[in-house]
Amino acid sequence: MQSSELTKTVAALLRDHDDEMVLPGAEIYSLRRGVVLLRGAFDPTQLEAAVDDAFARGERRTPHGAVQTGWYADATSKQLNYGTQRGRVYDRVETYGSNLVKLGRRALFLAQTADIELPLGLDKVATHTLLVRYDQGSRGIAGHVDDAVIDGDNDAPIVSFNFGNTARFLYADMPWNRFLGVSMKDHGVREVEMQHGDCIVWGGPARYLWHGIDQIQIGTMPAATRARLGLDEKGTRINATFRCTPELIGREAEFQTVVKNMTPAEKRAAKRAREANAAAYA
Ligand SMILES: O=C(O)CCC(=O)C(=O)O
Repeated sequence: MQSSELTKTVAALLRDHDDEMVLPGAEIYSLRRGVVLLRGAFDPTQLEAAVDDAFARGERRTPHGAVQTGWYADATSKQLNYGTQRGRVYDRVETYGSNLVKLGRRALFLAQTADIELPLGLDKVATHTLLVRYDQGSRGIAGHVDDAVIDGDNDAPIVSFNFGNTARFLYADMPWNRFLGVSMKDHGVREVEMQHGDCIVWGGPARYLWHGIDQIQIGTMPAATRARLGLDEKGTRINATFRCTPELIGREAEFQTVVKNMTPAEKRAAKRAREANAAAYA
C-alpha cells in the first residue's frame, strides 16, 4: 500500500488544533486501531541530527585512523555483530545522543495525539533504544510479533524509525507465513513503503501487531545523508526502535544479540501477554 492508497490522514486535523506542532508537509495516517504512520513529520534538521546520533553510536576508529560506523563483532572486524547481515545495539535512551532521543519522544507524542487508543503516560515513554543496521542485500526481517521481554511492556507503544535506504513494512492483524497456503494478500497483509525519516508507531490494541520488513532498496538513502556519513553509494538502513522496558534497566548487555523467546517459559509468558492484551482491548 503506497501513500496514495492510505485512506485516513489525521495531520490536517492535528494542524487545525495546533498549527505550530505539525509541519505543513506532514502526513499522519491512522492505519488501524493503535497504528500510526508518520511521514515527513519531522523537521529535516532535527531528523538529520538524530540520524547522526544513531550513526555516532556505532562509530569507531580503525588502527589506521579511519572512522567507521557499524556495531561490529569486535574492535577490528568488519563483520556486523548480529547475524551475518545486521549490526545491533540496545541500550538505555540516556546513553544515546539527545537528538535521537528527542526524535523518538516527538514521534510518540504525535502518534498519541493522532490516535486516542495509543496509551499515554510517563510509564509508556521509552526507556531503551534499539538500533539495527542492515548493510547488505535487500533482506529485512521476517514477519513476527514483538512479544519478547526486550520488546516492551504490556501495551506501551513501540516507535519504529526508518533511517536511510527505503524498505517495505508489512503488517497484519494475524501472523502470516508462507506455509499457511494463503497468499499475503488474501490473508490481509498490508504494506507501507518506509522512506528515510518515516516512522510507524504501534501499541495499545495493536501492540502485538504482526510485522516484517522486506525489499530494502539499496542506494535509496538520500545522497546528502550518505555523503555526510561517508558511506558509499549503497548507503545503509538503520531501524531505530524506542521501547518501554523499565524492568531491563541495568541488564542491557544481556540483550545485545538476543534470540527471541527460546525457552518454553518465555514462550508461555509471551502467550499470556498477547492474551491479556486481546482481553483488555476486546
Ligand atoms: O527493521 C525494521 O524496521 C523492523 C525491526 C523489527 O521488526 C523489530 O525490531 O521488531
